Amino acid sequence: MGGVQLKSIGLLASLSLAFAGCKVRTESDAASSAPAAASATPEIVSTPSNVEMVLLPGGSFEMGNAKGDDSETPVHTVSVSGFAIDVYEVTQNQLAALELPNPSQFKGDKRPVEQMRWTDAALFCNERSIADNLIPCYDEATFACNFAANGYRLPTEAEWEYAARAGTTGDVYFASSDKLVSHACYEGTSQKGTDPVGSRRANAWGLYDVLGNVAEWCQDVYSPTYYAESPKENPVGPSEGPKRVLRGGSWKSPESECRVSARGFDDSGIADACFARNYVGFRCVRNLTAEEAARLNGTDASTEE
Ligand SMILES: [Ca+2]
Repeated sequence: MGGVQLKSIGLLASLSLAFAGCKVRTESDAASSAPAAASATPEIVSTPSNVEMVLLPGGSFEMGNAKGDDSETPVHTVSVSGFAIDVYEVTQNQLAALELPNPSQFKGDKRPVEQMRWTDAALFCNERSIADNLIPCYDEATFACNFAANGYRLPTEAEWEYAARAGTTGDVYFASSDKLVSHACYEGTSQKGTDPVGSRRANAWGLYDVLGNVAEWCQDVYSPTYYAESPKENPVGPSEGPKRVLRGGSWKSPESECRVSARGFDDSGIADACFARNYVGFRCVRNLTAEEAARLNGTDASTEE
C-alpha cells in the first residue's frame, strides 16, 4: 500500500531547543476571551480507522493578536470553509495500525506522536488516506498539497486557529489564563514529557490538547509578515519557503507560547536535514463530504452574530 517511507529518525533525548521561533509577549488579553457564542459542541464522527474527528461548519473569525508578537499582526478577518479535524493529536497507536515506524521519544499507545518532521507528518496523512480509501492530498515528490482531494492533510494555519479558538476571541479558549493548568500539558504542569492525549479539558468544540502537549504542524509555509498579505478566504500560506508553521506550544513551552494566536515554526525537512523534535506532533483535517456539508448547512452560526 502506498509508497510512503518514513525515514528512520534518531532519538534526540537531550534536545533542549525551545518552541522554535515563537517569541511572544507574556502579557495576556485573556480577560477578553469570553466565548463569542454559546454554540453546541459540533458533531463528532469516527473514521474507518476509528479516529474521532469533529465536523466544523465554516465561519469567519478575527485571526491574530494585536497584543502578541509582530508576526501575529495585523489582526485580520478570515473565513474558512467547513472541515473535519481530529479530536486528539495523532497518537502512536495510529502509527502502529498503519504499520509505520514510531519515532516518538515518550512511548505510549495513547501518547501523541512526536519527533515527526513536517514531511513525515504529510506522508502519514497520505498513508491514513489510503487506509481509509480516500485520495491522498500530498505529492510525495514535491509535497504539493491537493486541497481538493478528499483525503487527510495538515490543517492550514487559519483552520488551526479557527478550531483552536472555538468561537473565543482572547489568548486562550477558556475563561482566564490561570486555568491553563486544567487545559494544557505545558511547562507549568509537566517537565517530563507528553501526556496521553485527552488528559485535560477540551475546548468548546471538543478538541483536546490544542494548547500544549505537542506543538502541531500546520500546512502553511511560515512567514512572519504573511498576515499583512493574507487573502480573506481560506488562506493557505505563502507559496514557498523553508519553514512550516507550528501551533499551540508544547509540554516544554512556557505559558506565553501556549496561546491560540502564538505562531511558531521549524524547518520542514523538505530541502534540509532538519532534526525531529520531541515536542512536535500534529493532527489531521479533511474536507467535509458533500453529505456532511449538507447536514451542517443551516447550523453555520458557531462564530457569527
Ligand atoms: Ca497540542
